[in-house]
Parts: sequence; C-alpha cells; structure tokens
Amino acid sequence: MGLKVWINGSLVDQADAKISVFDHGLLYGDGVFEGIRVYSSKIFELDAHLRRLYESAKVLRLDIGMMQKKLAEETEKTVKANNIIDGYIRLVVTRGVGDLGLNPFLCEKAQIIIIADNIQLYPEELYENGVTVITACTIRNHPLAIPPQVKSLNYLNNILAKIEAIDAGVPEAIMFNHEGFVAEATGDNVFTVRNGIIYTPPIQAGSLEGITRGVVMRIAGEEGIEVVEKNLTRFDLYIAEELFLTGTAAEVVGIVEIDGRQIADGKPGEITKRLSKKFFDYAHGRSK
Ligand code: PXG
Repeated sequence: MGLKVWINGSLVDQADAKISVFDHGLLYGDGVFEGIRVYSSKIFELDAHLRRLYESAKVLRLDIGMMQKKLAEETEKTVKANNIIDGYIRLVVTRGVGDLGLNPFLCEKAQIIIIADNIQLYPEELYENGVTVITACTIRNHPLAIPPQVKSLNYLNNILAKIEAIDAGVPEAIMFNHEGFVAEATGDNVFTVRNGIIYTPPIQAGSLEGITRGVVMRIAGEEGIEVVEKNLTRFDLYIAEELFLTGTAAEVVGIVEIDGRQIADGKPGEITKRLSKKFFDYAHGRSK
C-alpha cells in the first residue's frame, strides 16, 4: 500500500502525484520547502516551520496562494491519512507551471505538495559514538546573492559541500561564510561548548534559522546553560570541548572528530548528551 500525497488540494496515490516538466521548481529551483518531524502523532513545531516557509516565499516574491492556517490543516490531514505516528513531512511550494523563460510572474500559480512518510531513523550508534566531520572548501552562499535564511529549492551550495563530505568518507561538512566565519553544516546548525558555555554562530553568519536550533537554545537556557551567539572560526571548532549539530533529521548529534582533530576524549560530551536527551523528551511530549 502506497502513500497518499497531497497535491493541488487532493490526496492522491503516490504513483499519481506528478507535476509538470514546465514547473519552475524543476526548471530553475524556484520554490521553497520545509522538512518537518512527526513525533508520537504530533507535528513538531508546525507553526514555526510554516512561518519560515511563508517568510522564505515572501523573500522570493512567491505567493503561496493559501492561508497559513489552511496549509496547517491540510498538513495535519495528510499526516492522518497516512497514519503517521513517527514520521517526516516534506512540504514543497514551487513557483508553478511557466514557460521556458526565467520570469516567475508568468507562472500560473504556486504548486503545493505535501508528502508525509515514515522516517528512516538514524542508527542509535550515531548518537552514542558521535560523528566525524570535515570543514568544506565550498563557502556558504553570499547573503547578497541568495540569503541563507531562505529555505529554497536550490540546495546546490549545500550539495557541493555535502559532496566534499562524502568524498572524505564522513556524513557532514561544516561550511564557512565569505568572511571565514562558521556558517552551518549542509543540513544542520553548529554549536560548540567551551568552559561550559554554548556558542553558536548568529544567523547573520550565513545559517538557516533552524527550528531545532531554536528549541535547543531554549532548552539549554532552561537547563541553566548559557548560550552565546558569536562568530566562530575554524580555530574555535578545533579547540572546542564539545561540538554538536542540530537539525530536523539529526536532532542533536555530537561531533567527535573534525579535520583529523579529535574533540575532547572522542566521545559526545556531557552537555551534548544532556541536550540530546532533553530534546528527545520535549519532542515526544515527555517534558515541557
Ligand atoms: N541548515 C540547513 C541548511 C538546513 O537545510 C538546518 C540548518 C536545520 O534546520 P531545522 O529547522 O531542521 O532545525 C537545515 C534543515 C535531511 C533534512 O533530510 C535536512 C534538513 C531538514 C530536514 C531534513 O537531511 N535541514
């Protein structure tokens, strides 16, 4: 039995969920998307994800053509229709069908797609042992080219860095911005710990304003751990007492080696483990 995909106002079998080859989402990467988790049948931080989606669309002057509240309802409906308990939602809004020219305003109307699927969980071992990363040669998009806060359908900047990671035999790469400061990983935000204080780059350094990032910063505050947004350099990464990534897919995962430098004793640190557990409890509704 296949999935039901929401497309153009109705739920259809996944085999029938198709869009035009003239869609500018395909022709130009013109569109926006969100990746959202479902934990224990509840959509995680849906409002925050939708807010980011509508903000990204606004920057691109993409009219989604549906009120946020309605899109929230249709997303809930899609999750229910597929009996998703612990899963993953991909919300995609493309510019829609146009001609072969760039002009986005010649496109008919935005194309909305909602896919809700069961998630492929990362292996438990990843959280216990942490991950090895590299720093990428590919720098993050210049904010005057395409603002990194926009979660657009053009992920080539991140994909080029991801290829560097794969070539190096590791799952993630950390990217710097055009000024040499840490921006983020290809699909995750970055945090360091030094002297018991958590540091993370400010959004202006070239990162997506991660929903997980926000939740983890709040949880850390509640745990009495100071969180400082500060520009970080490659040096700061190498000498960190702890390093970790946050993101919808990864949640909170420790980094234990970077560019051949071991972090602390080569195991995820205490603060990382504490936040990872607190995040899990919060996501599954086991704590506030
Ligand atoms: N930076 C970038 C560039 C991202 O794409 C994050 C940070 C973390 O943001 P959130 O809001 O998720 O905490 C992302 C999000 C995947 C996957 O399958 C990646 C993301 C989202 C969903 C799935 O790798 N990246």
